[in-house]
Amino acid sequence: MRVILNSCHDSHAPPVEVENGAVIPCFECPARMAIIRSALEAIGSYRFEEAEFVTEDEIAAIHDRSYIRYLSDTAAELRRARGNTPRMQWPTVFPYGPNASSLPAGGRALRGKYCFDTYTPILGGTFAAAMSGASAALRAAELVGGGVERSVFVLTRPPGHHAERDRSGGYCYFNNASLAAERLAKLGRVAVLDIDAHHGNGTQHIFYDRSDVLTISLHGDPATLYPFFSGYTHETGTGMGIGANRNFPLPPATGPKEFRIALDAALEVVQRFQPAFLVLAFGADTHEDDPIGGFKLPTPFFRAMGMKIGELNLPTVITQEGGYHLDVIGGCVVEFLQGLAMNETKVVGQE
Ligand code: Q9C
Ligand code: ZN
Repeated sequence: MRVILNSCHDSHAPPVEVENGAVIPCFECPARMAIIRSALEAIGSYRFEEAEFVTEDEIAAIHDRSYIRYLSDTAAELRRARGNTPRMQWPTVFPYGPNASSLPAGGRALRGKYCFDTYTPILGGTFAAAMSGASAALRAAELVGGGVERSVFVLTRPPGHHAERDRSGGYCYFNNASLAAERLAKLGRVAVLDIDAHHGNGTQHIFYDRSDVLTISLHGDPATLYPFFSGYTHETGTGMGIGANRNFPLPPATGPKEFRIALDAALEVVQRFQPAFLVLAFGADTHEDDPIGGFKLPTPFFRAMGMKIGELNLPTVITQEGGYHLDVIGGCVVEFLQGLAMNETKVVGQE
């Protein structure tokens, strides 16, 4: 399997995150990439490549121009910072009240306009890292869409599935899975299946009124888990997109048995949609040891998930989303990708 790497992910490395007022080390850190990469290298059957940088025009297929500009300009400004000027930018106030959607044109209001939480700061290298990840996702879609590869894994960070059209959030800046899906949608119907522990709010909202892209997410119940404001079962799409979004919120401490039931139901929805392509937003934060996911899935279950999803036998782009326990994420990715490829070959072989 080909793996497209984010070649400059480590230019984005926030030193801390703020959790309930406490300043703690960042869960979403560069070591995640290195660890997953070496786990895949140890298997020996993965080919690693870097993607050429795409232009901002290609990002604009999904993201608002003004948001792209804001990230780019802010990162550039932070790189020029000298002396005691901060090298990071965090939002402080979020849109509220009657002016929520007609905000001041500039200044600090923009920090809250283009970001929806306190987990997603901008650093001097954030734009480059996000562009590089988006480029990797688009390259993977090109390879899978063109029939060059059956499945391609996008090994990237920062992750993408929480990023909205015009807002960063949940450690995410550009929605890599959505960029891949949009490119593939030019060639046929696309199903996006999100199995990260958290609801893929960005992806849901980006395609919410579309009938040609099905979005499905399995995740911890947002009544108690981030991102709280979306991911409920009643969110099924709007306009042309009614019925083309499905959520499977799962209670805290969901284990293999209950997860499997939800996954089977989700896969049935995918099959009924008859997509030409699958985009799989993968997170290892459903692992039982993950510090923030709240699920109870053991490492071997990731192979079972891969096998089950591989049975769809669809050309697939897999994007790396969350997964924060550095001792287990390598194993989760390896098991998942091996399971996925296993069943793919088996089904093809049976034809
Ligand atoms: N106590 C992804 O998995 N909240 N994003 C962290 C920690 C933010 C997760 C709270 C979670 C964002 C891609
Ligand atoms: Zn997650």
